[in-house]
Amino acid sequence: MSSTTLSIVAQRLLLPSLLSLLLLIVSVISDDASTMPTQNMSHKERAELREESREMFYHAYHAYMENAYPADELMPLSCKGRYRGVTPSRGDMDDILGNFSMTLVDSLDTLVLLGDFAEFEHAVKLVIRDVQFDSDIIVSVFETNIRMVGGLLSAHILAEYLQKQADVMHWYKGEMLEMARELGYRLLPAFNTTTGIPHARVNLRLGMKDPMLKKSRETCTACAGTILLEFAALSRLTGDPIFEVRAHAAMDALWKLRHRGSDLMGTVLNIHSGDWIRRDSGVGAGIDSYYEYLFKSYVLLGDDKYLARFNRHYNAVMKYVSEGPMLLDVLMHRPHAKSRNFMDSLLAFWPGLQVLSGDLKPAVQTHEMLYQVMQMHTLIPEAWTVDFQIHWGQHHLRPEFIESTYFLYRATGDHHYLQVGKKALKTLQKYAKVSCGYAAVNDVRTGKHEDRMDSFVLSETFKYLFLLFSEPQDLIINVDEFVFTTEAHLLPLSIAQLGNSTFSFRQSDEHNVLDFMRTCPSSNKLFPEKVRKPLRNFITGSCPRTISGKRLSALDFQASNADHLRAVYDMGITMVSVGDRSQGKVRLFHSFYNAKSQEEGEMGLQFMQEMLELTKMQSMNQLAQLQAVAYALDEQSQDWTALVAGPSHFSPELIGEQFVEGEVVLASPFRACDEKLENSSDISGKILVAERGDCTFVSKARLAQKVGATALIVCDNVSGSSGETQPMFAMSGDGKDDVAIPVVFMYSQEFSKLSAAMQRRPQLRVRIMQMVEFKRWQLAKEAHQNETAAASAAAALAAGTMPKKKPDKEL
Ligand code: DMJ
Repeated sequence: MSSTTLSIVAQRLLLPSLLSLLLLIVSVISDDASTMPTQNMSHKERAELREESREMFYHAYHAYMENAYPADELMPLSCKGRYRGVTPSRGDMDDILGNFSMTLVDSLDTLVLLGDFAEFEHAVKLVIRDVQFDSDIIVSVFETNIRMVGGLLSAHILAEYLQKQADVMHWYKGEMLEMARELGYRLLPAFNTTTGIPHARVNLRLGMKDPMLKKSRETCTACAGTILLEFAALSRLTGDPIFEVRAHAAMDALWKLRHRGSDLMGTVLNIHSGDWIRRDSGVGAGIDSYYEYLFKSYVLLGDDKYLARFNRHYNAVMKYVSEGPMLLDVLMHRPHAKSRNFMDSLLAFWPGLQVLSGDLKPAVQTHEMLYQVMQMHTLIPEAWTVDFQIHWGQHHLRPEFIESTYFLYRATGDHHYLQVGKKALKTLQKYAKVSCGYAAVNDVRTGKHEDRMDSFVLSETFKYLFLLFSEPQDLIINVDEFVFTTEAHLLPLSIAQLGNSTFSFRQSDEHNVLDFMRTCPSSNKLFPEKVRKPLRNFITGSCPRTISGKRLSALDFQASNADHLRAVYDMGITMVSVGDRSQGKVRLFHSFYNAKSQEEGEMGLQFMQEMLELTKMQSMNQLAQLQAVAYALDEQSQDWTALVAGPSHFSPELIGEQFVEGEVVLASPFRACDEKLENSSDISGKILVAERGDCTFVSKARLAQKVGATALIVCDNVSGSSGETQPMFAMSGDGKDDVAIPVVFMYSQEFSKLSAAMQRRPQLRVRIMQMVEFKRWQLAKEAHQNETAAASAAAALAAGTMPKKKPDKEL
């Protein structure tokens, strides 16, 4: 048997998906300064912060247990419990409270994550002994579901997990699941509506028969659309389908209410008629977790229709609501009209959701905006205006910003997010810690405290902080095998395995699934699959193979993806670490002998060739970021060459097949810093070239834009510099988002080539595009030429006109 062996030394880090690599464009460089990467955080410091997060949780937890339990919440300034009907009412806000020891239930799974099995066991016993639901109290369906049902379910799941894994709590017999079921039944009367969309509130004892609920008709989109994860888990764990059936129906009804033109949802609706009452559409208060549950329902349950719906809404949000890093409400029926000029703190969850769905770049941008809001006002206020002034000054110790920070850190490994988390942690310590727990801040301008500590501070804020600073080995469970509910309760992906055989899904609106799977980036290829698959293996102990029929390309290959590793192995490729493991270098060997089949052996060979092509570039990381300034070698030539260039943080990115083409013209004066360019009348519609120095990159860009250039190439002012020998970087801006033309940077040696070409051909036209696209374009062109040559050779052969091959000796 013949075997071919190729070897490639490639950086292992270079192998993850291009999408995640794009995110790695984090190097920030100022015009005159050198690269300033985020300071890495040492393991020691990270561990200290992890322990500090743990202490924060316990400071709040003990304060609650010692001074407030069995109340729903601790009032940290009065240092006593808040009871519904006893403590002076705060109006609708108190609908959260059901006198069911909410903070304890909400805290249970955090105790497990902290590894405190003894306290968890004690707390579970208290919950079973003390918590009851037969109260004549009107509660919010949404809040009761996410905090209480979610808290009980997650605690139940983890209790069973600990029984098996840690050999503890053998006395536990599913009591919390029974409690969750009972509570679920008490919420169900709210779902008896013509639309299937639940009432916002229900009486725990009387259901909807409470006279106070007679006029109930309004609910918010998030209130009705944040039920499915918990109810599906409840159904699948108890075997009683009613919960999941009702929750799917509510989701279906909501989906029908989207605006068919914009695909957006409003914020408040009439549950009987389905009419919208508030048509504002954003991603914050009133709507936030509806979007979250569409996506996470897909992840947890594997039902594609939720992904399709999420994608439809997501595209609409990105089209109309997203405004650079900001997210501003519009009217669902007039999506070009902004409906308010401020943002609220609940929308800070959005970057985390974007990370999960695979859209990292806008996640990084919005997170950065939020971080700046935090730095500007010390704590993120409840709402701020488009010019970042305070709109509502409270700070309720909400988790959303830390949640997004956690997901961004998990996706990128960028220590910037650890530093952001550290800042958030230290700020809470300084401004919210009081002797009896943590107090919300009434106004971030004055720092005055408020007598409230919501249960989500323990279930989410401190949990996400602890997770952010934990390394996988610090955790007793693999969190990648769970979905975090909107209240950060953990539901295992294995729930999908429990099936939904009792009912079936309608398929009517699924025609669009494929369309959206083809959108770029396709969420289908990213996180959801990645998180579901490992668990399938975990649960069943088997290793299902992907039979996609499609060859895995080197460009798509992710070293962290178990399926990809198997596919590569089947193609006869083995990977061996070489040198110092920490450098992450691997050597790839290909052998037909090792391939599963002849066909896969050939695929392996192609894969290796592609990998060789890719590793010719300094790294795939760079490849993803690198820009190309390409031009034809002469007027008639089909042959093009490309000079390597770097991107900028402040200008639009040319992605995929996008490019800008035009004649190049040098700025005069060359540094393009003066308000007036001498040759400004000759620049419009052309690509301007200016030299680095004297003013910032972004000011050169603004000037180029002002005089009508279609793009700007900034060339280095250090002679002899070259992209061949120096790492490329991304030019930084000043945080504003007003540059609409692409701007790229080029080192001196590359510029000399461009300059020589310009001298040879005064009206030289260049094309600016992604380097990776240039490569693809060249490969496609070559393939096409080969095919055409082969076809004409075949035709000539068939026609008998094929020139005879010359005899060898004449060669
Ligand atoms: C939490 O109860 C949940 O995250 C909910 O979805 C939104 N608000 C709070 C935290 O801010």
